[in-house]
Amino acid sequence: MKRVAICAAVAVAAAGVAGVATEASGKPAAQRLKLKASDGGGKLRFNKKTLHAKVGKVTITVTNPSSNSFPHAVEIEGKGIEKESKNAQPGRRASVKVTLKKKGTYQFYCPVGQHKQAGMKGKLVVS
Ligand SMILES: [Cu+2]
Repeated sequence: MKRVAICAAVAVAAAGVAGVATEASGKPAAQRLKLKASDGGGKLRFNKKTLHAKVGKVTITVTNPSSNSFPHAVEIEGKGIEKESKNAQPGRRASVKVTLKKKGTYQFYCPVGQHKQAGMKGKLVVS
């Protein structure tokens, strides 16, 4: 019985050390944000109007369901950054990776044709 107790204590101590090591490395988890495009009935939009992220590297993926009629993509713009994904045909996905160094509000939108003007846009709030 006494031996079991000692083992448990060692395990707890080891877990504690591992936890500290993870925090000390200071590497935030990769940020992945998702958007879904829709263009049914001539209404062009993303499923979200606002995205949130922390300063750092962010990957934004747009899914273009096969039920859609047009290609779509996603572009991030603001604070000196302007980067877009490739076009995703219906049934495909496309991603854009950006490093957001500044806090604040960026814009995301679909750079295909006049989709942005038609409403495929939103805010990316970085804190
Ligand atoms: Cu689009």
